[in-house]
Amino acid sequence: MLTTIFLLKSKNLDKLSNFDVYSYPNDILKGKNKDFIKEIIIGHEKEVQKIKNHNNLNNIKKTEKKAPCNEDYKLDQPIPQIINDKNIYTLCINNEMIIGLIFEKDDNPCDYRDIFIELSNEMLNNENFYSFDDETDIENFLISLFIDIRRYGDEYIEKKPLYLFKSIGFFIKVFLFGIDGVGKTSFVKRVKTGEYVDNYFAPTRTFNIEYVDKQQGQLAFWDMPGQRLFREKWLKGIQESNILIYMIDIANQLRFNEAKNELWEMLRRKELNGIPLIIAGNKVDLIEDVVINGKEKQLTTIEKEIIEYFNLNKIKDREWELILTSVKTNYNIEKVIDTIINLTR
Ligand SMILES: Nc1nc2c(ncn2[C@@H]2O[C@H](COP(=O)(O)OP(=O)(O)O)[C@@H](O)[C@H]2O)c(=O)[nH]1
Ligand SMILES: [Mg+2]
Repeated sequence: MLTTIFLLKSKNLDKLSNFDVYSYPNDILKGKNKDFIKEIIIGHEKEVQKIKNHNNLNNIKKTEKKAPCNEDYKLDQPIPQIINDKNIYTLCINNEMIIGLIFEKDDNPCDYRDIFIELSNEMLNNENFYSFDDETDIENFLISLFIDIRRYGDEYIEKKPLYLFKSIGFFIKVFLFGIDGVGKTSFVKRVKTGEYVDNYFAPTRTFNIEYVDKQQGQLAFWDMPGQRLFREKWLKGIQESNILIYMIDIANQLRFNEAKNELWEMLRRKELNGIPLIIAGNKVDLIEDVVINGKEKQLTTIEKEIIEYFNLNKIKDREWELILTSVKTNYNIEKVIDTIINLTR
């Protein structure tokens, strides 16, 4: 089974000094230094050289099987190698990037040869345009390729009946959005680590993607940067999301109007059609009535007010639920997780 996908990017892969490393879902640099990456690149080059020499010896013209279609990106042949006990399959693109797959030990990477080339080629040369200067695009690319190869492996290589797929667990992609300062990043941190740190976070500038393991499967939270400048980029992250969470700061009524417009602007987009929605009314700990009286009655009143103000009853094209939360006091955070699972299963 495929366990990890990664991408190494450099202006010139032969120069081993400067490269960027992206990986999904595991961080391949964790606990290792960049030498591991260098070994992968050197190992790849060595094998390519061997193939070339072999072809020359046998006087074969360069008959490297071409990928089905070569437009913008030129894909080489994938090279299997074992480095640091890891079973790795690397594919070089335009001599600037290497896509790598890491498999479990008893897998044969060559079983995945055709699908690796075909899917990469299809995604790079026939589908959307992925700019590899853009982190969001790179994340999107890696996740899509990972999911497709994994699916292929489950269906064709391991020949497992489909219903067993479920027992491996679910994978839910959660698209978390909302204007800046409402508590999105704090929420993801709370879910992942159980911690809350007041005023700790700088505004999120890039995608923050966190994976949270639950007993029954895995959740991926895509935490969108809230600042206006980055909002257009949200849309790129929507692909294949299973559920949306729209977070509101219920203690900051001055920005309600802005938050409402933002929500409805997003709900009108056709890319979002039908995807279930949780509206998280966060920072409930700051509402005086609740703090002082702590009564469910006050909460119900607040819920009603929010439903009315944000026109939530007009949402007809999807399932939705409003949940009041406090990331700070951990109020209803588990309920959000349970609701994510209920609305997507
Ligand atoms: N009182 C209170 N403050 C919160 C809560 N959640 C987040 N915050 C604070 O709100 C601010 C903005 O949070 P952040 O997670 O960066 O918001 P983001 O911009 O939506 O990612 C930070 O100072 C957080 O500590 C909450 O439930 N209650
Ligand atoms: Mg943030």
